[in-house]
Amino acid sequence: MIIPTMGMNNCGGRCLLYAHVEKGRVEKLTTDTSAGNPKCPPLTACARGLNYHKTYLDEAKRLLHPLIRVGERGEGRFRQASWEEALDLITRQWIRIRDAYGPESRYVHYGWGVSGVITPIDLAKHLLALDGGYLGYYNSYSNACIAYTTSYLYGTSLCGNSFEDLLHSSLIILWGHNPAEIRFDSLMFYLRLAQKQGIPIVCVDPRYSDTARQLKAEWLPIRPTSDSAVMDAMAYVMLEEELYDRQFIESYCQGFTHETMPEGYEGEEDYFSYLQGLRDGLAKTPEWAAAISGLPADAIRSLARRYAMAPAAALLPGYGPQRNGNGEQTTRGAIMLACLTGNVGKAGGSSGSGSWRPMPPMPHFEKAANPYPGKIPVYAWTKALEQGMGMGAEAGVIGVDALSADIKMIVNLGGNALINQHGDINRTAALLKDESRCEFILCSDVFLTPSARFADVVLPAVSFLETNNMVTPWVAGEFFGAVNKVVEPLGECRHEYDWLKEIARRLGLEQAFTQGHETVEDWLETCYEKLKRQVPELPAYEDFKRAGVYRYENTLCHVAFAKEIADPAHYPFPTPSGKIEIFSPTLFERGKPDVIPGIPRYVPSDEGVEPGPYPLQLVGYHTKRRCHSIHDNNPDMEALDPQRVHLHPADAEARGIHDGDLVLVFNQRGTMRLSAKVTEGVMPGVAAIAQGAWYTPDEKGIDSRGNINVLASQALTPLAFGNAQHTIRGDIRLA
Ligand SMILES: Nc1nc2c(c(=O)[nH]1)N[C@H]1C(S)=C(S)[C@@H](COP(=O)(O)OP(=O)(O)OC[C@H]3O[C@@H](n4cnc5c(=O)[nH]c(N)nc54)[C@H](O)[C@@H]3O)O[C@H]1N2
Ligand SMILES: Nc1nc2c(c(=O)[nH]1)N[C@H]1C(S)=C(S)[C@@H](COP(=O)(O)OP(=O)(O)OC[C@H]3O[C@@H](n4cnc5c(=O)[nH]c(N)nc54)[C@H](O)[C@@H]3O)O[C@H]1N2
Ligand SMILES: [Mo]
Repeated sequence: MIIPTMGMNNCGGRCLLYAHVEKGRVEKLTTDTSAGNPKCPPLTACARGLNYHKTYLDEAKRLLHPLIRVGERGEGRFRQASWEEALDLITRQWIRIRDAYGPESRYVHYGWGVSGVITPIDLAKHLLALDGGYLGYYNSYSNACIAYTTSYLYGTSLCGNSFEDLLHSSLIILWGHNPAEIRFDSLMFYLRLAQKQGIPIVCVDPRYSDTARQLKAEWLPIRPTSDSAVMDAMAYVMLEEELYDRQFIESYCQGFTHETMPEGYEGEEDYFSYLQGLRDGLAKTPEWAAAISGLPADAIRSLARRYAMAPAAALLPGYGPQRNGNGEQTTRGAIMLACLTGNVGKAGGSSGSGSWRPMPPMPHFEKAANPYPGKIPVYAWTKALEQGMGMGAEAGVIGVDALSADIKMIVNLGGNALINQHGDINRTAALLKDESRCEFILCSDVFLTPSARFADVVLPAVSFLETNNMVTPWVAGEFFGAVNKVVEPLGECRHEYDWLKEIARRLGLEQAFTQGHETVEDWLETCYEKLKRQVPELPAYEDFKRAGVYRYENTLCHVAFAKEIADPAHYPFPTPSGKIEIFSPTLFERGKPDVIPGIPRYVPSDEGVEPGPYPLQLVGYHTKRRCHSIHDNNPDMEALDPQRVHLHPADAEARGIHDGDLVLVFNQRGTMRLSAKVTEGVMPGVAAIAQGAWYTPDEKGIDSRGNINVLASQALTPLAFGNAQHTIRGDIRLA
């Protein structure tokens, strides 16, 4: 029997899978092998996709029964319990904590292990909302700085062109973007077509990435956190050599020169004056940026000229460069370059940001509204755990003046950011171990992960091969897929809906929670039927499930801001001034010019390029070997990219390190032990360790697997309150 389904990890790709099932076992997974075309890219699985069954259906590794903690929190000692006992215990704590500390003392943490239309996290929030509320969050671990900052320039963050439009470019600049590994939906498919057409591609990245290698692209190595210095210098070259699009800047932008500063701000620093160094006496020349970034001045000049002179050029930033202490300024710098070169709203160009593209209607699940209005920035959850009641706007709290409760209960479902994926693991572990802070931690997962080890109750979840769901594209695509149940749940594993329903019943909220839906499948059908009312040409639900995917036809090639550029009188940018705000009065009024300047410009990051006590910069890229932490326990995947610290021969030699040596990587926050890969594929002064390895401390507290979050900080970026998890300094020595 062959059952179609679709991959449901949060990996940036969506793959159409065919499960070959014999006697209730998955023998193999195959995938879409169509060649595809620009109107219909193939949904082909990568090695991880074809390995899902080996990761997920190995009984020896799976959680099969509910567990209740018996040891110290985090120690990982549990006893097996019945579902009844576990659910009674959860319900007791749920009610006790609600009544003792208020509903807003309950926090559902981030986690995308289930990246479908119905997530366990949404289901838990749905129930908590009906039961008085919970502490909410905003932002993501993915792209907080891009998402938050883009709107200050354009008035919206919906500003990506269709990938298909790349085929109209004459130059593509991938700025810290590695779709060969991270997918980004079908971006790599289009880049391969672009390469075949002979469109030059440049990769700006501290590492010689798989993308650069596969596309035979030009590699421009750059130090992490120095991006906006290079961007400033490129702008300087465009100005000096009069290569910039003066007409574009004059027609659509505010704050480029003294003359175009908004009323009331004429005395503040405009962009032109900044580049020339009219105030600080420092012209932002390529030589200035070379000293900061390590990228030679000639390379900066050459890139500036090529970008400015290309008839249409697309600068596409990944999320890597903005997961830094100054990620907001990198976002603004890239948009600035797109404006200077007049590539905004132009076919083959790009807005320089562009996380989101408009998509056709998609199925979605509507959860109950949260009666508690307060939200924290997600990366500040450990700060909230520490500070709790009283934490306010200075830490990014929105919706309320200050938090009215401490965090007393954490619900962590299908997520590993309780420990593994959050910065400064040793600090997080200490906070979680302190039972006087959070009094109850509930996890549901398929494995006893580093996060699940910190739970008081662990519930065994079903994987996507054991249940139904639907999936929509990651950031761009004109399709959605059916996740079809392929095998029966292992052990006593249950879908989160089934046990949340039990808790709802114990709380007297069953009818409100289920609205008559017996199973999660009933809800999926409701979501689908709602969409079908909007899109009548959709097939019947059962036919959609049989096909495994629905693809919209006759979709248009979209160019963001085409209207605003063609007809500015009728279509102003949705900013306060109606223009692209190079100088943003709103940001200037924050009153923190050193870290949130009125204009795009380089702001050094703490623990960035400036030499400190630790000589190396460390970067935790996303690897093809895992989806974050998922598949780390699948040994077949390790060969794709073994967990090592990649360092340059010059840095290795200075430390007496040879390829394959066991080394310690350390800083003020912790130490890990792993083997070294000596390679010219990472620039001198930078070492790379793939993020997502399962934190595995030895008896001395040294992580023996190599989780870079042992070394990453919990610092929040100044404007977006985002995660600076790529901004790390450390050192390496022989173990
Ligand atoms: N240092 C550093 N840290 C980072 C990043 C970085 O670049 N550097 N990246 C950040 C980013 S972008 C993100 S999005 C976060 C990701 O953070 P998370 O979304 O928390 O990461 P995952 O490892 O994908 O966690 C998914 C969890 O779900 C479980 N799971 C898988 N399938 C199922 C299922 O079907 N049901 C249930 N119940 N559980 C399931 C997995 O076992 C795993 O524990 O990490 C962030 N952390
Ligand atoms: N296989 C796989 N795919 C994934 C994921 C996964 O875990 N595994 N995670 C998914 C998720 S949730 C997300 S959010 C995305 C993440 O997507 P990204 O955040 O874009 O991925 P990263 O690998 O962190 O960064 C992309 C590139 O930027 C480089 N880089 C890092 N810091 C800097 C810098 O300061 N400047 C410059 N110029 N370059 C820098 C890295 O070396 C890397 O090659 O990927 C998604 N896709
Ligand atoms: Mo992410």
